[in-house]
Amino acid sequence: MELTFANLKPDCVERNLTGKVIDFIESKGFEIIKMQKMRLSKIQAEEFYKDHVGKPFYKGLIEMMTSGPCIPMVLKKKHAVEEFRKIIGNTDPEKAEDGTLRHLYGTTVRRNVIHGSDCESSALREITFFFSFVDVIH
Ligand code: IDP
Ligand code: MG
Repeated sequence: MELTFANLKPDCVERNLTGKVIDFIESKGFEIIKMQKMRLSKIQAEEFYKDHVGKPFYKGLIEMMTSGPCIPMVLKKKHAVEEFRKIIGNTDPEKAEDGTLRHLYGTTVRRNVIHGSDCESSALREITFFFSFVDVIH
């Protein structure tokens, strides 16, 4: 079993898609280990997305991620990191495969509903960004 980190982005929460997206995630066999609803400050969003500093979409990404509450969560499944990236689909909803979350609910490449860790080391960093290591890792 492996853990990954997911975040229902403000566009997801604002459009009342929380229930549908959580249902989808559970239907694919992921167990929700931790979950909270919170609003990121600008400083927090900038730290979380620091690898993207300097990219053309960075400013818009920070604005979107701080525009309202998000729902970060820790998920568990066999090969969770890779399996979760598969079910969310391509960053751009127009390129995302049929049946993926971003294809189903994403509107633009920025407002693409959900975040998922891209590798195991990102998952650990992202989980411990939002949740306490001692509560999650056991
Ligand atoms: P990922 O979320 O699929 O891992 P990243 O390249 O890590 O994609 O980008 C992080 C987030 O930044 C995306 O999920 C999306 O919200 C936003 N983003 C990425 N590329 C673009 C773009 O070209 N235009 C606008 N927003 C973008
Ligand atoms: Mg990414």
